[in-house]
Amino acid sequence: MTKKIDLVYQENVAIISICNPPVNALSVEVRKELLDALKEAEKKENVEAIILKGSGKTFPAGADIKEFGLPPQKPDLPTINDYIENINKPVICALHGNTLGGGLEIALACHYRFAHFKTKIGLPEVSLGLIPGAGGTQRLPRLIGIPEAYKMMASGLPINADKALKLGLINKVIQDIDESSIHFTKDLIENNNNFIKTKDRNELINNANEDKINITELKNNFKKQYRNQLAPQKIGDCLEKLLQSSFEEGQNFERNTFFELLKTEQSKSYIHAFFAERTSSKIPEIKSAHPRNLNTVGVVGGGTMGSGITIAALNAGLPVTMIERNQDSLDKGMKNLEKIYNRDIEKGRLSSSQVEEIFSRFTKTTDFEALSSVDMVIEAVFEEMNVKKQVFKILDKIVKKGSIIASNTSYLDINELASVTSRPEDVIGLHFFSPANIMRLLEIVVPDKVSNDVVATGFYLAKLMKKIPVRAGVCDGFIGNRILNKYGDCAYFMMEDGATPYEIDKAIFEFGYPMGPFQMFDLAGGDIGWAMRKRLKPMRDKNERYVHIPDKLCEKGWFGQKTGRGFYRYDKGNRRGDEDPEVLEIINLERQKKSIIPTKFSQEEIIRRYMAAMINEASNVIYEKIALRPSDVDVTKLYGYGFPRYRGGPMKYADSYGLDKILDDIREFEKEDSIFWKPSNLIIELVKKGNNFDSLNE
Ligand code: T1G
Repeated sequence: MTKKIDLVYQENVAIISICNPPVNALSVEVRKELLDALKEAEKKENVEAIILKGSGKTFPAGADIKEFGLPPQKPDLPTINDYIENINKPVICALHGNTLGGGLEIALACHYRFAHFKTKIGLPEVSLGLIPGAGGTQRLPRLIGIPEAYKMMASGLPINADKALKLGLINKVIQDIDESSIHFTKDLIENNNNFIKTKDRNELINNANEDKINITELKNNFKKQYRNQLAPQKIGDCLEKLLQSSFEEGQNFERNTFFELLKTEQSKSYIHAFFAERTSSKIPEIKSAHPRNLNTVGVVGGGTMGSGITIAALNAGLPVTMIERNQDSLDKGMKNLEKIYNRDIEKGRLSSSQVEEIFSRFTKTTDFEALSSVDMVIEAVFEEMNVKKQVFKILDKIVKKGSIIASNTSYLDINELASVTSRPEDVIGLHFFSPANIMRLLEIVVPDKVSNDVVATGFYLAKLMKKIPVRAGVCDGFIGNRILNKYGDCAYFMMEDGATPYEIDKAIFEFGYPMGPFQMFDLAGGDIGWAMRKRLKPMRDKNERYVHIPDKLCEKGWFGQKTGRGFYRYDKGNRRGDEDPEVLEIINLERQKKSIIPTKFSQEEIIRRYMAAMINEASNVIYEKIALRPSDVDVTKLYGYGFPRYRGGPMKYADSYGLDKILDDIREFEKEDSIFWKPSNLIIELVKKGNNFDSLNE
């Protein structure tokens, strides 16, 4: 077993390095060896100070998440932190990389904290549905005050070293870890600095009344900001406890609260999502292939998608050539880029010099020949098969051998596009989500004849762009949109059967989505769905149920936000839209045409049907191997469609709800409509074997 802790002595200073790559997670082996090293250094008479640091890329990035759900193993982290704090010699931590969670909690227990200027420092436990469980809620407020501590822990977002210094969280920002930490430690020894233990610092928390008001106010704000989430509220409880009890009582309360949260479905779902988004890159193709060279990119199309993809590639450090069919369109594309980058400068996300450097890597032209030497071309032209085929034929003739030709299509058949080229092995689908420079999901669509190294290159591009890639097979709508079409239809059926679009949206919002389906249709543009329904009409089984209501709105030009009205009215400046009595009249008219007697739908019933439709189609997608594994569907819905992260994704939700119950629901609805509600073979098989979706996530 390789050593996890390295202990060396430099004259009168002990230096303890934590070595558990890749993130120096605080596993039980690390904790055991760390405690032994601390005891040894403490006992050494000639040691006058101890430096704690992380080897490799980072100071510990937290507890070992892989240990959650296993029986706790001693020594636990609070014990180690208490030990550090009570050593009667100065313990200095030298921070770098991502000092997060339990790693920061170790730092809080140290007597001095130095941080490399590029360090990210945070307590992200809420992103796992947890709270800091090793003294964080009790020590951080003692260094930076309750309001700042609560905001930092409730958001879970890291801060940089400069901000940490300003807040009083660290003592010094240093330029390098090794030299400076030794130098400043020797200073401390020479000046015989008397340090105060963090737990004994009370000057920032001695205004109990004011702090109680702060906590209550922040707790209420976080109730809205982090809707339905338990952990941010529980942090507030720990802070209230801090105000009314000793450090030890406060720490015990925190520990008990941590273990309570560890048992919740919310935390299990968050942890599932954490590993799911890292599993989606584990695809069969990279077992036998490496990415091709990817040093230059071409983008055909400067519209919303083309310019978003261009920005994503530029921000990934790649040189990009944008092609448009004429100068006017090219100028519009340029304006799209300038608008985004000017806003980045305004918001302080990028400096002018950074934007200047980015544009130094950007070329725009109407001449396709400019693409002859790029390593990859991504087309983002009008979503119509013949238009795309034209572009593919031109690219096939122009781009060099070995260059990859990708389509950004959101549902068209990539095999058909590949068939018009002489090189189907170089053709792949890269389905970006709008806005492509912001949305992290990237569906990588794998056609029949593509070579493995092209697929590997797609995943490499995703890594460069900091996207979350999901491998998808070829079908109409791939993974995300194919499933969306089903639960979208389910929403239409409930609307026609008696629920209003507004009741359905409210139910889905309460479930945890940022908005309901009808608000989403209005945001995306009703004309897009209308075009899809018209395209699919020739393939539609005439016995399939079809709801005409959305078409009736589109026939009036009510496409949603872009036209001022859709399912909602947007003419009173309310971005979320106002209910529209005229829409309700159209709905009633359509019900009368079909002699439908409207029935009431409770919120529970709306969710039950909506989720059953989503899960049933997702199961078909997995069964047909369009998605590699259930957790890939979770990642798709979490990162591309607003599924609430504290529920882990539709497949995780189904496992929590119970697959047998899902199948019972589907069979109940099948009696109303045996075509739409045909139970997925996969669910039937899993229920028969007593398995769940997670059993398929290797
Ligand atoms: N535990 C176990 N494995 C971890 C891990 C962790 N904390 N963090 C990362 N990994 C694995 C990850 O699964 C991947 O494995 C590999 O390391 C590289 O990760 C007591 C209870 C630090 C910003 O939440 O945010 O402390 O896929 O691809 O992009 O109060 O990792 O290679 O097999 O993400 O460079 C709090 C979680 C824990 C931080 C680096 N800490 N990690 O990003 O690499 S709870 C966190 C991250 C806690 C205390 C509480 C990121 C990163 P594989 P990666 P990266």
